Amino acid sequence: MFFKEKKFMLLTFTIVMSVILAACGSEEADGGEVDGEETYNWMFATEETEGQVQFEYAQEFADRLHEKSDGRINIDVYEFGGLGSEVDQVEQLQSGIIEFAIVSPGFTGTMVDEGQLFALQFLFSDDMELNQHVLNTSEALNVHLANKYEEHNILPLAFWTEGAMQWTGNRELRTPEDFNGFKMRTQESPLIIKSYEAYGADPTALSWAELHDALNRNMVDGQENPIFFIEDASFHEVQSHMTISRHNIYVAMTTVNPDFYYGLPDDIRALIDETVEEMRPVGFELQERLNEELLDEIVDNEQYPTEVIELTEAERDAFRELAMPVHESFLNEVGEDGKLIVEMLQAEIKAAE
Ligand code: 6CS
Repeated sequence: MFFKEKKFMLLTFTIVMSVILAACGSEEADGGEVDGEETYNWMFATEETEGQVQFEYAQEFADRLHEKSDGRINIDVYEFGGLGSEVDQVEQLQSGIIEFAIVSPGFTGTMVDEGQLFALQFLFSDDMELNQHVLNTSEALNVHLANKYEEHNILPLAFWTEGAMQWTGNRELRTPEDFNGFKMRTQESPLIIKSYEAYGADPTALSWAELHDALNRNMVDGQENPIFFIEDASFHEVQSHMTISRHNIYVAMTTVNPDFYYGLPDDIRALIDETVEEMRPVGFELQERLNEELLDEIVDNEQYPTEVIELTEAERDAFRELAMPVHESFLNEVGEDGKLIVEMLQAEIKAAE
């Protein structure tokens, strides 16, 4: 716990540093020349810290591009906190202060309405490989939803999963009744909030920078995340229960500032595209391994014991039933384009099953 607090103090310090770095970063995006060839210095923001899926993905992405370009492309990968909150990072990407970011759609919910579709619980399959295939190939996401993001100066290059979502709480969460009055922490999306209200919970949006402390002080009762993140962020140390609910999948987007991206020479942009493709299986294997390994860590942890329960299909159905009217109301409210995107995605998932 001391480590966590110390880590966040450090992160606060780096926020200040980041303003200075960010100012330099954009100036130096075209770095100069090596042997007559242009060099590039870019910034890549993540919402996670070293050892966690997003950071490791981004670092591998950066290493591969460095190697492919014979050292001409240098990418500094930033841990979460180094550039501010999740929402701050999105704004920096939009304005071109940073070139790349991993963005969770949950933090763009008040801006890109259609991107909230990832908050729809029980939308995807239980088969994670199938889900990743859909994320890789979906026209609904990679063309139509990507266009919606691009209107806001965010260009998604890939949608990928960080694993199935589970609940932790300061009490058992097995039935919708258990959510009655439950203070649930969520990301910034109004649809995530609505989804938990449908279970009778009392949701609050919060950055994960404040989440460990908020759970520890009982300011919130619980949260949702993939297992690797629950363990690595030590949420299980301040929660008594974890429910394997698989009520949704965590989706992240690899994004780039569109003006920067389209302004690059073709050969450099091709290297980026090639690396995005290579990273699809790498990201999937990374999350799969960490989610498996860190589940064992939670189960075997004697210092901070956590009661882990797995919902039966019948228990999941009780939540699914309450989630369906939320799907309906989102389809009615999101506008014609959003409705078409969700319906196309639903058809793509069905076709893949
Ligand atoms: O719960 C969150 O907000 C965080 N969860 C993950 C898996 N990644 C980053 C995000 O900010």
